[in-house]
Amino acid sequence: MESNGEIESSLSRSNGGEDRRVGLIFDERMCKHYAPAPAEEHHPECPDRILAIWSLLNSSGLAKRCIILKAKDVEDNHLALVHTKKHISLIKSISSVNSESKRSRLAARFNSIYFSEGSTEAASLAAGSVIEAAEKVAKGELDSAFAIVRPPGHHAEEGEPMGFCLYNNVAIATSYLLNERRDLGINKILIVDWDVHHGNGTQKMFYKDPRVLFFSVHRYDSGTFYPSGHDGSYIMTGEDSGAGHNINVPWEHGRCGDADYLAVWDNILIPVAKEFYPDMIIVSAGFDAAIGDPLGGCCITPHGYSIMLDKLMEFAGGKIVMALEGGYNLNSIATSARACVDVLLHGKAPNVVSEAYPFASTWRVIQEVRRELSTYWPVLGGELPEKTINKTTQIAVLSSDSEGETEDIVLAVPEEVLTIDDVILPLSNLKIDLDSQDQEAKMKPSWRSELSKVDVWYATYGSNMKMARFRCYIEGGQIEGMRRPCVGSMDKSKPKGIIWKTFPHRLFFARERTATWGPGGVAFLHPNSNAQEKAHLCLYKITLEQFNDVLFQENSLNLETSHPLFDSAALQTIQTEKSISVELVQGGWYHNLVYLGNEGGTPVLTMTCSLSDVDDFMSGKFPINPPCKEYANTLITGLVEGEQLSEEEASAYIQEASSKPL
Ligand code: X5A
Ligand code: ZN
Repeated sequence: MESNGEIESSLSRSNGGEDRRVGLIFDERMCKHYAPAPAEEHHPECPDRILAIWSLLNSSGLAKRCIILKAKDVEDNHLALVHTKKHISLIKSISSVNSESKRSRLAARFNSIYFSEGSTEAASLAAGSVIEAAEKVAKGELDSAFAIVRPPGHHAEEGEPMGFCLYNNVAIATSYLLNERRDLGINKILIVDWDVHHGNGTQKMFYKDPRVLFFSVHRYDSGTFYPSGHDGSYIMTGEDSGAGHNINVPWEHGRCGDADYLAVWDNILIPVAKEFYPDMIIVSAGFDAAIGDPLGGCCITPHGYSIMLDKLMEFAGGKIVMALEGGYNLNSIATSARACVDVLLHGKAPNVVSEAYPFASTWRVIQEVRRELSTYWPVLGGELPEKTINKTTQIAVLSSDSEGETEDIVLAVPEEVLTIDDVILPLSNLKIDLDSQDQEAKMKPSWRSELSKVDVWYATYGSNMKMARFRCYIEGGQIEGMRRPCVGSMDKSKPKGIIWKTFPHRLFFARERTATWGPGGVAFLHPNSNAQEKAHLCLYKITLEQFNDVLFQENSLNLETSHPLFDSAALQTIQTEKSISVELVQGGWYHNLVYLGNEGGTPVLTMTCSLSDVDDFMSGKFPINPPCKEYANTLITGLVEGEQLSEEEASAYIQEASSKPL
C-alpha cells in the first residue's frame, strides 16, 4: 500500500532541532473516580490508566520537554453548551450521595456507568482540562496539547452519561471555542475520533453543525459492537447544514491494524481534511484500538499512532489537541501516548516500511464511505485504482504456525463465510447432547474462566519453535516474517513451562507456497507415529483458554467469541480418539489436531494435516516441496535458540526432512 511505505520523510518539523510547545495536563484528582471497591471483576476504566501514561511520559523524559498545565474545573455554563440541566445536576449531585449502594443504584440506571464519591470532581476536571488545553492552543500559546484525562467523554450524550463517560469533554471544548470564544478565530474544528468505539455522543451534538467535521473510525461489526445500533453506520453523514460533516468508518470486524487505519487516512480522512481546512483538530484519542487492548480486538502499534497523528500535523498549522478517551491495556496506552507526544514535540519521520496490507473488508468499507460521501466531498468521487485495492491481507486459513495460508485457497474462501459459528459447528458436533449444547450457547462465555483452569502442552514443530514468534500469540506483537501484528491472547501470562521433546513422527515439508513465506513448502508432522522417526517439538504449557486464542489468531478469528474452538469435551475426546479434525475452513491445511500423549499428566497437542492429506502428498496430488530459505532459517533458529541442536545439526535435520521421500 502506498500509504505506509512512505519514502518521503514527511518533513522534519523540528525548527532547528527545537521542540514545539506542547502542553500536557494531568491531575491525580481524576483518579478519584473509580469503580466500587470489591468488584467481582476489575473495571477496565481504572485510575491506573492515566497514571500509567503520566509515569511513562515522565520516565521517558518527554514530560519535561512539554509545558505542564494546571487542570481546571469546568464551569456550569460551559457544560450547558452540550448537556441538559438535568444531566449536569445529576453528575454534580454524585459527590453528595453518601452511600455506595445509593451510588450503585443511581449508576445502574445508565448504560455502562459507575460512580464514586470523587466522580463529580474527576468529571469536572476532565472537561475543564480539555477546555484549558484547547483554549491555550487556540490562543497560540501552545502549538498543541495532550489532556490525559478520565473519565472519558465521547459516549456521553446531551442528557445522559454512558459507556464509562460522564461529560463529553471533547464536545464541550469544541463548543466552547466555537460559541464562547469567537474572538480566538477558531471557526472550523475537525474532530478525529480514533477510539475503537463509535463516538455516539459527539456525533449527535454536532450532527447539524457545519462548523464541526466529526470523523470516527470504529468497530461496528454490523451494529453489534458497543455502543451498538446504527448510529455508527457510514450512512450517518450529518443533517441540514451539517450534511456531509459527519463521517463514520465502521469496521466489519476486529483485528484492524496500522495498514487498515492508514488506508482510511490516505483515502478518506486526509483528502477531506484538505477540503474542510480546519482551524484546529481535536483528537478523541482513545487507545483501545491498540494492540493488546482487552476490549478493542484491533492492533494499532505505537508506530501506527505516530503516523496517524503525523499525517494530521499538516493541518491547522499543527494546532492539535488530544484528549484521552478509552484504552484499557496499561502498557499499550502508555506506549501509544508516548509515541503521540513524541510526534507533537517534533514531528516524526515515519520511515519504517510495513509489509502489512489492509483487509479486503477494509477496502470495501473505504469504498462504501467514499461513495456515500462523494456528493459532499467530490474529492472522494473517483474509484480507487485496482492495484491499490487488490493489495490485501486475506483472512488466513488454518495453519498451526500461520504458515499454511495461501492466496489461492484463501481466495476460494471469502472472509464473510468465516463466522465463528461456521467454525464452531464441527467441534460442537462432538457433543452428543443437543440440549446442553443449546444451553451453553445461550449462556455465553464463562468459557474463558472455565478453560483458564485447564492446562495443555501446545507442541510445535514449525516456526513457533522460535519463542519470540510464539510469544506474539500470547503477549501480542510482531516479529519479522509476520505479516501483521498479533493481538495476543486475552490472558497474556507467560507459558507455565517450556520443554523440548522428540516424538517418533515424521517431519516433512509440502505445499507450493504460502502468503507469509512465499514459494516453498511448510512443515507438517505425519499424524501417525513411526519408531524409525524422530521429530523435535517445542512444548509450551499454556491454558486451554490461551490455546484457543492461539487457534483464533492463527485463523484470524476474533477473540471475543461466545464459544471456544477446542473445549474440555474436545480435550476428553482427543485423548481417546488421538486426533480431531477441525475443519475450520474448507481446504485448510492444518486441520488436524493430534494428541501426542501426556507430559506430567498434561495432554500434549499439536496441529498438522490429516492422514488423507498424507495420501495426497504421496500420490502427488499435493506437492512435496522443500521450505524457502527464510522459513527454514526460522525453524533452525528456533531449534538453536532452544538449545536442542547446534546450527549444523539443525540444518541437517531440516535438510533431511525436506529431501527424504515420504
Ligand atoms: C470510552 C470507552 C467503552 C465502553 C464499553 C462498554 N468506552 N462495554 O472506551
Ligand atoms: Zn472506547
